[in-house]
Order: sequence, then structure tokens, then C-alpha cells
Amino acid sequence: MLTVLKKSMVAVVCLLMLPALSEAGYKKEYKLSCVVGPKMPWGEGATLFADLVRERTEGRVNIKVYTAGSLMAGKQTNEFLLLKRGVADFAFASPINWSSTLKPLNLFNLPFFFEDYAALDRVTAGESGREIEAMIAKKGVTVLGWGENGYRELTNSRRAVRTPEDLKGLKVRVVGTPIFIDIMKSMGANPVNMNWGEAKIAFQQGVVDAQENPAVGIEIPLKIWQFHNHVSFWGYVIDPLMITVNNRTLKTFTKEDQAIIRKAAVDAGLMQKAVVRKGLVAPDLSAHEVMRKNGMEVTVLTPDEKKAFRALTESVYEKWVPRIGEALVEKAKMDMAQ
Ligand code: X2X
Repeated sequence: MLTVLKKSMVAVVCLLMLPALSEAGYKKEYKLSCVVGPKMPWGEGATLFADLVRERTEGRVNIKVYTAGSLMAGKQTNEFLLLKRGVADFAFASPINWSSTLKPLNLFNLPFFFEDYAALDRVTAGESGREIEAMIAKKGVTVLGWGENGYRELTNSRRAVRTPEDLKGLKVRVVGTPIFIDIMKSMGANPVNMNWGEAKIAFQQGVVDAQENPAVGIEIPLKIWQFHNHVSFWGYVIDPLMITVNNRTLKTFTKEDQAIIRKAAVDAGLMQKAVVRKGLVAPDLSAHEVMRKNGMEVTVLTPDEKKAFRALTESVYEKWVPRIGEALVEKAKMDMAQ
């Protein structure tokens, strides 16, 4: 009788202790930062990641998504520092917004550098990708998985843009990351930097003529045709996304939960990436069709037409490759050539 009682008491104590042990030090809620709204594929990807983590950890890790840059009052270029300091625990982030703080991330902003999706995938999965992750880890943040915003395509309210002559003088809203000013100037445009949170009003009021963002990732969900009736598919920059966590936060989770979180980030990233790549490559050009149906003139640049823009950006490479790191750029080229 006594042994039975003892055994059941041990069982009860174990049951009571188990969740307590595995959740020791866990917060009730973790904050995830995201620059865009919840209805963009990027924001949906953030929610998907949070949901997968919650389900797979059976509620132990509860992530709340803060969209539209709400954790940083819209100042998107501050995101990395907020994450590093632990104001945010996680971020579903674009390297664009971190690259004024972390110079090597400007690799992803080099104009006409990533010829196609395969090239980008080879970098994020390759040695250059590992080097970038190691560089970020040293600064206090772990990259858990990669998603995507997409190729950044130009829209404007003035004219079809196919040549540098067409771009000349257009007032283009760009993100507040210095390299974008240099790129736009080199190609003859007139760049104005502004946070994403203020951009829509600027388009509405015609403060700027143009902007560049991914078609499926941002322009279509935003209904950019309300403001701009021309789109140029020129693929000048592709914007990957990273699902990330503060190193100190990550260490507070059990090994099992860390593995679950990593897997959830990889899964959510892959799913989100598939969404933003749809309808943009022949034979499925349904995204172009959506824009056309909504009254936009769709201009698709040929490889030679892209080269004319690329040739103008030589000064950007001269200035920025040394800042990114010659060796990293070379490594990325080698990964792409695999
Ligand atoms: O600000 C932008 O253009 C956006 C939403 O694409 C980024 O955060 C990089």
C-alpha cells in the first residue's frame, strides 16, 4: 500500500514539476517585430511563424506579432538595435532595414546582383549566407530561417520606365538606408527617403512620383494602382527576409523548444517565400495580369535593357563593395556560380 502511494506521489510530483521545469524562465509573451501590416504576405508570414511556434510548443512559447513597425514607432532602420537590446524578442526582418547598422547586409542591396531566384537561394543557403548569419550572431541576434519580400519593382505616376532616360528626374521614395540614395542617383532618379509608415500618404498626396517594392509582396496588397499607373519589372534589387531572435532570448528556451522554433522558422519562411514568388515568372504571369487589369501599364525590361541601368551603377559598386567586404561579395558570387 505504502509503495503504491509512494509511487503515485512521485508520479504526481513529476507531473507537477515537468511543465514547471521546461517553462522555467519563460515569459508569458514574446514580442515579434514586423515593419509591414498584417495583410501583406510578409506580415502573414510573421503570424504563420508565431502560430507554428505556439502550436508545436503546445503554448509554451507565445509570440505576439507587432506589425506596421509599431515596436519602433515606424522607424524601420532602428529595428536591429531594438532586437539586440531585447525590446523585441523576435523580428521577421528585411536586411534592407538593418543594413545601415550592419554594413555587410548591403550585399542584398547591390543593384542587378541577383539575376534570378536560384541565385538568391544559393547565397542564403551557401557559404556566404552562413558568413552573414555568423556576423549577425556575433552582434547578438540569431537568424532562424529565411523568407522573402521579393524583387523590388518600380511603380510611378508619370510614364512607362524602360530606359534611364525615362527614369531621369523622377522623385522616388526609398527606404532610409544610404545605399538606396546612391543607387537611385547613379541611375538619374531623384530619391527621397522616408519610412514605410509615411509612404502611403506621400503616394496619395503625390509628394513623390515613384517607389520601388515587390509586386506580390507589397504593391498588389497595397493596391498601388490607386496612386501609380505604371510598373516596370526590372528586378534591380531582391529583398530576402530573415526570421530572427535575440541570442539571450533563444538561450532561455529548452533545447527541444529551440529546435521547434528553428524548424518553425524554416517552414514558415519557405511557405511565405512560395507565396511571394507566385505569378511573376512565365508561364505564370498572373501577378502582371492583376496589375494590368487594375489599369496599370506593365513594362517588362529585357536583359539588355537592365544592363543599361546596371552600367550606370558602377560607382555604387566602387563605393559599397569595400564596405560590404570584398571577400563576402566574392563568396556570394562563388555561391551563385555553383
Ligand atoms: O520600406 C520598404 O520599402 C519595405 C516595406 O519594403 C521595407 O521594409 C524594406
